[in-house]
Amino acid sequence: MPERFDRLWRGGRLATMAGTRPGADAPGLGIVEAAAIGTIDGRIAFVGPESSLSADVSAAEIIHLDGRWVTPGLVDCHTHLVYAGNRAAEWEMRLAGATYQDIARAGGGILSSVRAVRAASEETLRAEALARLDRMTAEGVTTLEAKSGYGLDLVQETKLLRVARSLGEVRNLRVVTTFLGAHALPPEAEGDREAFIDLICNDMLPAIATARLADAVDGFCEGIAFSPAQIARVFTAARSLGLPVKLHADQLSNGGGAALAAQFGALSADHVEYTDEDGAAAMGKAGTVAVLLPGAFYMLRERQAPPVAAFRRHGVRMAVATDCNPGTAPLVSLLLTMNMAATLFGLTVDEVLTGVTREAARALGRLDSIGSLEVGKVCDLAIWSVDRPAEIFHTLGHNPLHARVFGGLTA
Ligand code: DI6
Ligand code: FE
Repeated sequence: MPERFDRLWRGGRLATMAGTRPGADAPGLGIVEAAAIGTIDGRIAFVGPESSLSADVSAAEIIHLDGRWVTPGLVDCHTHLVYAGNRAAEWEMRLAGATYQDIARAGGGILSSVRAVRAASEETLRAEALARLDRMTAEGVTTLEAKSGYGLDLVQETKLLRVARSLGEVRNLRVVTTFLGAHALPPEAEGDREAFIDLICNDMLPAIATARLADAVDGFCEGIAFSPAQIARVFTAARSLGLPVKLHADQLSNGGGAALAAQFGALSADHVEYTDEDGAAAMGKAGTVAVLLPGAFYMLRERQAPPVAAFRRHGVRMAVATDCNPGTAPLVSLLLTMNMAATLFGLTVDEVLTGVTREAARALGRLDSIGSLEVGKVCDLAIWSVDRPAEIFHTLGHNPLHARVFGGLTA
């Protein structure tokens, strides 16, 4: 153990999300009471009970936690953060009885956001995204995934991905980007889905991979979007470029999306309300994380909750994310989303908290560096003024965040 740390937090109660052996998962939250965390160069150099610190320990700065709870910085592993405008008018149509699918088939839905994005400058997109992002970080988010998918041609998709990448340069936050070309069919494709998939595989994906603008590739597998066979072509192309894949799967119907994601060794299958027992079993075998998005379920007034019991039975890891987007989840609060995951989907408090830390990091393929409090990982912390972990997301509209630490620095 090093003698001297850059910073040392003392007197905290930790939910480390880590087991006692290095790299092992905690059975629960991995709680350590009367604990300290020491950092060197932004990484965790000590985490554990105060009693195992050496007597002559020192640090350039010592912060007293006064018994506050500390979790890893929160990870929102599924957002469509970068978009322009809003779709409140469509929400009014849905409240009056129209369905999400009706609106999409009539040229609204995702395509109305595509029109807004194509008309918006990078500066406008960045300003609108930052306003949302600042709400997320105020609740302890230190890593956020942002998808493209409202551009639907190479110029517009790269515009969205560049804006997403730039957010991490102007804020103390890690942004992970995902190319979601197969989100909807743009009007210029004139109804030809196969030709649009060709364009994604042969032009867009190679250019985006070369420019290193995307960390992963996503698709929307649904009756109103793309078939499993079309998504399989995108996944094959992504994998040949060395990019991991993930999928919007079984959100509105059971289209075999989860099983397809598992077949391609996807990092995650997201939404998964209509996934069946076989799909859950395939995900468990493949280690594909189920990313639960209760905000979209709530806004669409869906009835079918994801098969949480089947996920538990098959050892499927569950993450929780906002899905922040202008259509199905106009939502900038991960804390509210966490409450919904418990209240609407029946997750336990421990499942929710691991779902926005360790399992969300796993869903991004970043578990080696973030998602738990372990020696060697980046020191991203959320420090909470609560007496028990459930209080973090118990009170709707209340934010108990005391401080946020990004890369070892209070930010
Ligand atoms: N499912 C979703 O919930 C988002 N995308 C998707 O494939 C919503 C996209 C939107 O309606 O703008
Ligand atoms: Fe989504």
